[in-house]
Amino acid sequence: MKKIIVTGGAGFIGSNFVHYVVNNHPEIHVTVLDKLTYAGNKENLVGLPSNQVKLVVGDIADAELVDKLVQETDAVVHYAAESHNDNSLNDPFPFVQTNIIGTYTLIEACRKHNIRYHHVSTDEVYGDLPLREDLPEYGEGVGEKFTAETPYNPSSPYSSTKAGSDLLVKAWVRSFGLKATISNCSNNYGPYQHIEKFIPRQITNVLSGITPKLYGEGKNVRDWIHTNDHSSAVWAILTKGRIGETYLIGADGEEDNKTVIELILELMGQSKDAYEHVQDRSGHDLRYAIDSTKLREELGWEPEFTDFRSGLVDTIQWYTDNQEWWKSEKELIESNYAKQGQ
Ligand code: NAD
Ligand code: TDX
Repeated sequence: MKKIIVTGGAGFIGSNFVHYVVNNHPEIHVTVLDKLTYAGNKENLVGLPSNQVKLVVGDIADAELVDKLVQETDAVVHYAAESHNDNSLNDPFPFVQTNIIGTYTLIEACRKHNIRYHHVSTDEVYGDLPLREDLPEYGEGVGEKFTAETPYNPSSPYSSTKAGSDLLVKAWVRSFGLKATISNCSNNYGPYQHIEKFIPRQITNVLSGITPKLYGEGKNVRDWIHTNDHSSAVWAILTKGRIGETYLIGADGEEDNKTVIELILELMGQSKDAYEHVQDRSGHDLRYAIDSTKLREELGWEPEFTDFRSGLVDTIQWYTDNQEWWKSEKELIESNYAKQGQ
């Protein structure tokens, strides 16, 4: 493998993956295919060597462009998506278009040219798990986590379009022999994450003098993983994964939202209760938790950045040092949230 296409490589996780490839595999040429929506930013790729990374600005649903690019590559790693649950509740159409039609367009081109395809997905396709506190202490379901055998049960327009795209890939593997793997990862954090998302929103709220916002009671649990660990896992699956298989990526990082907001406040020198409760998300998933045994045992992957506190310290530092990266968007993002009572 010498050449790969990374779709959505100017977004949060995609750009971190491109940095990972450049830093660890200098022999690989990366073509980033990205539409540069509100969530994509050329700045995320600044400083990368131009002989190793090329940005093509375009839509993954543009069949002609995709066909031309795919026939010149060895593999496609597909990150591009509409990715924010709250946006999907306000306007689902771009989610259907990009996540479903976009994925369809990519896998059709990969099928035609017999190209290796890796599909980046989310744990949200499995729906949610009960909160541990709502389960009997030693009863059934305690400690249950998502595995590749968990039935799909998505809750939001976002997660249902991701689920739909996963199912297209599974069908293309079985019916057409597409050389594909799928990964479903838990919540990522780290540099370059759009400030609409929970952790960067609260960090940039504090930096802007705005009160941090917790949805509902904040009991909802997310299984946090540093985006660098997501990148190393995707690389392991791309290079060593078995065709047709699904691997779940997670680093045992379960925290409830209240704990996370309090930790951000503490690490930023604020009072731990200096946040406000706002309107809860409609259909808000309660708890996600990943069992990544298959990935660890089969491919020998291990996460490295498992100290959440120190990862948050670094992330806070990144948003503090890179205010020009997010400042111009802050007002608009917050005024849109305010319209929803959030
Ligand atoms: P993001 O919103 O930060 O970035 C998405 C990127 O895709 C942007 O650069 C955007 O310009 C690009 N894009 C959107 N529509 C496009 C189109 N039609 N054609 C070409 N490019 C387009 O998203 P993210 O958080 O980095 O997520 C990346 C992927 O990882 C998604 O597939 C998401 O479902 C998945 N994922 C995310 C998380 C998470 O915690 N953020 C966890 C698990 C899986
Ligand atoms: O201001 C906020 N306050 C708050 O309490 C925001 C923006 C969010 N929240 C809560 C909602 C969630 O329980 O924080 C949690 C995390 O929210 P998001 O950052 O919006 O992430 P989530 O909805 O969990 O989805 C993320 O992880 C899975 C990514 O956005 C998805 O792309 C990925 O598939």
